[in-house]
Amino acid sequence: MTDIRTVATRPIAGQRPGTSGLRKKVAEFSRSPYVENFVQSIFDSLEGYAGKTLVLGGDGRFYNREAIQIILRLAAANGFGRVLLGRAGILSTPAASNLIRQHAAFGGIILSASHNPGGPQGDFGIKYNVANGGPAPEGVTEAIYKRTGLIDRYRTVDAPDIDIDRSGEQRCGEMVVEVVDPVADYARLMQGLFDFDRIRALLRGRFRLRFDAMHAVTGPYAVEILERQLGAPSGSAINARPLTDFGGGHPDPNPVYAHELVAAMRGPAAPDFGAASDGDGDRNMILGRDLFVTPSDSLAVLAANARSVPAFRDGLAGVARSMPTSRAVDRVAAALGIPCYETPTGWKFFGNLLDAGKATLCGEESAGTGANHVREKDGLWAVLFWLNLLAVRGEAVTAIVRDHWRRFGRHYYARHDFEGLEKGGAERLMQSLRERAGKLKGQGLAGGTIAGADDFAYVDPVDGSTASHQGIRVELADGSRLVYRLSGTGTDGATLRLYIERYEPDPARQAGESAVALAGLAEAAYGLADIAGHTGRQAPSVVT
Ligand code: VG1
Ligand code: CO
Repeated sequence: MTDIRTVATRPIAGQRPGTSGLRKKVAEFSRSPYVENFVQSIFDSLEGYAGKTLVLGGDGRFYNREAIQIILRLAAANGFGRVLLGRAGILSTPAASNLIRQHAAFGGIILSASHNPGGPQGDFGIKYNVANGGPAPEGVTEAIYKRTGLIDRYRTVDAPDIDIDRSGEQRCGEMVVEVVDPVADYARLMQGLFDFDRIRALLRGRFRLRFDAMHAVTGPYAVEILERQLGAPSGSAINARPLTDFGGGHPDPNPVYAHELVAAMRGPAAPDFGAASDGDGDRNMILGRDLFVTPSDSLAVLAANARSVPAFRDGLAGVARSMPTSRAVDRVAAALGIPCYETPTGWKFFGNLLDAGKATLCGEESAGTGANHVREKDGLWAVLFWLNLLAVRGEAVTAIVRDHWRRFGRHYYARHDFEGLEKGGAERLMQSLRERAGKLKGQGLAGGTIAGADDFAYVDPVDGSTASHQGIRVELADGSRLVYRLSGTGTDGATLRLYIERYEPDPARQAGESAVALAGLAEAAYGLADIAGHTGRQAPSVVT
C-alpha cells in the first residue's frame, strides 16, 4: 500500500475559474501549493469518482510537465482508478474531450491557458471537464471556487514521477496511469465525420494549403491528419513543433497574431487555403486567397453547407452562437427552418444544447467552431470541414464566401479589444452602460436610431439555469449591433471587448473593407461608452 499523505493548507485568494477555467501567470501557478489547492478543490466538489477514470493532458506550455506530476499524485491519493494521460503531457482540448467520451471517463483536467502567451513570464491554466466531455458548467465551477476559499488540506501520495513520454501502463500509488497517443483516437473520429477520400483527391491536385500551428498543440495533429493521412505535401503544416513558449508568440489565430500566415495568403501565388489554430487547438482561423473569413461568417457558411459533409448528411437540428457572434448564422437558420440559440460567451453554455440534440453546430466570434462530435470547440475539425466543402464545391474560398453574402447579405464585423485596463475604470464603464441601457431606446447613434439595449441574461432552455450580466447589447433600427463586455480569460488588469456588427444586404456594397464599413459605428461606440473617459484609451490595442 502506498501511503496517502494529508497535507495542511490554507485558502489562496483568486482561484475563480473564468470564461474557460482558471488562468493565472506561471509565477503564481508554480508557487506550491497553488496547483494542489485548486485541484484538490476540484476533487472535493465532485462525487462518485472512486475507481473511475480521469483524462489528463495539456497544450504543452511551460509548467505543463510539472503540473502533471502533481496532479497525478493528487488523483491517486483521492482515489481515481486510472488516468488516461496524453503522451508527453500533450492533449489538444478537443482531443481531451473526445477521450473523455470515448472511454466513458468520469471527467478530465486540461492544462491550458489557450490563446494566452506561455513561457516562464506567460500564463498557465487548469480547466475541469465533465463526463459529457465539455467544460464544467457554471454550477460546478462556482462550487470549485467556493471550495478554494475553505480548503484546509490536500491529499497526495509519495510516489516517484511517471515517465510521461513512455506509452503504456505505469502506476502512481494504486492508480494506473495509461500514457496514450494524443492523436490516434482524435484522428479516427475525424475519419468518420469527413470524406477523407475526397479531401485526399483535392490535395493531390493543384490545390495548396498552409496550416499554421503557431508552435502550439495542433502541430502533431496537423502533421498526422493533413500531411500523413490526407497527403498534403510535407511542410504544409508550419510551426508544427509544440514549444513551451510557443516560440515567443501569441498563440491566438487572428490576423494580428498570425500575420505571417496572412501575409503568405496575399497575391496570385498564395496557397488556396490557409488556416491556423490556437494554444490548445480549439480555435480556428480560415483564410482564402486575399480573404480573411470572419469566424462568424465561417459558422454561417458551414451551417449553410452542412449537408455536403458526411457527418451532417441528414442536416442540422439547430445551431447556436455566443451572443457577441454576428447574426450571419441566424439568417441561415431561418432559411433552413431550424432554431438558432443565443448563449453567453464560453463553450460551456453549448453543452446542454448539444447533449439535448437542440443544436448540432455551434460557434463563437473568437474563432471557435464545433459540433456534436465532442463538447469543445475544435480547430482542426473546422479546417477539415472547410477542406471537405472545398472539395465538394470545387470553388475557391473567396467565391464561396461572396456567394454566401449575395444570398444572405453580409455582416460586416469587428472586435476591438482594449487590453490591460485598470480594473476599476473598466468596471465603472460597464456599470454606467448597464444603468443607461434601459433608457437608450430612441436615441440617435452613428446616423441611425437605437432600437433597444439591455444587459444580456440567459436562461438555459434545457435545465433552466441562469447567467446574468453577460454583456451590454445595443441594437440599432437598421439591424446594426454593438456589444460591450469584459473578458473572463485575461490575467493582466481588465480587457474590454467591443463587438461591432453592421448588416449589408446590397450585393453592390458587400466588397468593402470592414474597417471602413464600420468606422462610423466604432467612433459612435467609443463615445456612447465614454471609453476614453473611463479608461484613458483613445484606441483599441487589438482589432480582429
Ligand atoms: C474568450 C473568447 C470566448 C472563448 C474564450 C475561451 O473569452 O471571447 O469566446 O470561449 O476566450 O477560448 P473572454 O472572456 O476573454 O472574452 V479559448 O480558445 O482561450 O479556451
Ligand atoms: Co483555446
